[in-house]
Amino acid sequence: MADFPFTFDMPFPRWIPTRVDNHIIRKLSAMRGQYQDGHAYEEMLKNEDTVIYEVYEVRRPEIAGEFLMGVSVVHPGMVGAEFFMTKGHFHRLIDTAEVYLCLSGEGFMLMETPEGDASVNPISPGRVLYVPPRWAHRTVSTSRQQDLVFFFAYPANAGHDYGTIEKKGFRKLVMEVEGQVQVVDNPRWEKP
Ligand code: PAN
Ligand code: ZN
Repeated sequence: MADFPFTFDMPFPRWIPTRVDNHIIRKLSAMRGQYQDGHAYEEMLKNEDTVIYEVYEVRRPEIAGEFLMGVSVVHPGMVGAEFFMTKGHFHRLIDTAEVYLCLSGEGFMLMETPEGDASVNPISPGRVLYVPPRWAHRTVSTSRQQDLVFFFAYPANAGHDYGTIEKKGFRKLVMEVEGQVQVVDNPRWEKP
């Protein structure tokens, strides 16, 4: 039986899709080793396993030709001086791209390739960001009060490789330095 076209809405101001097949809740405990300040991480976790971000997925069969879509919400907050962020990943089929559309909040998309290219792009409402094939991607929420909310779409057979990023993180970190949001080098990546 052929699939029928379908619609869903993303109502302002929360943007949560009216069709959600899977709701992922990613908490602090799932992010061990990703924040630079390990002490601040453990102290925060002792107190509460805070929700860092949520993903509302509109599922489709994970086969070539289909798209997966959804809305991610990265909450405001910090671990030490580092802003809340997604785990970040390469696509398992590394030659697959992704489109993001920022709906509310503010932050950055960190991207890098296995060859060592890196790119950091500010995102704010109305901005579309194209993640080309081969670029790992992570979103960082830098607003003090507001959630960073974005829509995404990517090939349904892309899959996710989290393990590569878990080893050393991304080459860039987004931190608060002297009251300012700053993108800095990740000391776990040694200089060439
Ligand atoms: C997005 C991300 C989502 C959560 O749908 O999966 O924002 O980030 P992590 O998957 O890194 O936890 C996407 O890029 N999918 O491919
Ligand atoms: Zn992706």
